[in-house]
Amino acid sequence: MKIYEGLEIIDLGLYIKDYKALVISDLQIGLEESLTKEGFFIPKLQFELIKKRLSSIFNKIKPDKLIINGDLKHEFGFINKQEWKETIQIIDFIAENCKEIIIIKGNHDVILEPITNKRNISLVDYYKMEHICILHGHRIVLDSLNSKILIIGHEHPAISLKEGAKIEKYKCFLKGYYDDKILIVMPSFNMLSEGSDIMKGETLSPYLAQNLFDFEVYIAEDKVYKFGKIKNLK
Ligand SMILES: [Mn+2]
Repeated sequence: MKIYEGLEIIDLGLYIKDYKALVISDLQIGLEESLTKEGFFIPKLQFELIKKRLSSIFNKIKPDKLIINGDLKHEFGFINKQEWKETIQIIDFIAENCKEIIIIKGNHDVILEPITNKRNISLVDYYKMEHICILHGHRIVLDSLNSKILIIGHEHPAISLKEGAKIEKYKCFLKGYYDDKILIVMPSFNMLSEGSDIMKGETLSPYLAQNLFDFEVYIAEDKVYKFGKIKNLK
């Protein structure tokens, strides 16, 4: 589904048609091992699920470029065993399906160089394609303010919908403005958690430190559903 001129939502990815570039965000590889260390036993499911979900996207489109918009891995400051192995495997799987991989640093990606150096991948703070700036969104990047369209991750937006007595949470995209720029917030590609409910009104990104009532919600599930503005969902 089209979210803006030239920008298409494909499952949990955002496809920038003119550049044949697919953006995905917040995979948080290694989250299971990190939670297990904290005493919550979580089976290591993410890797297969991420691969499966990516495969289904690659069946629909053939991107030249894949841009990972931050938080590829979960741990701050060091690389755990699971992360090391799985990150390389995911990168190799992506490399089989597109020519170029660009990784944007997120706040969880303090030590990513040992991984990216092993493969030929660019690791950048943000990435610009003409009028589009892709950045993680955990802090304001001044240069992003020269772009017309901003694409951020970090927030893991999701929305809870009530159906009778049942409440279900869905991953979603958000579209609104930051100043006079179009701002698109991507859902996480993490398979263990839906994300944080945007209706609760506590946002993380400084780009979202504003009233979100006029932001539009797009749920990305088996299909993409356009849900209208946040203020009409209350
Ligand atoms: Mn983040």
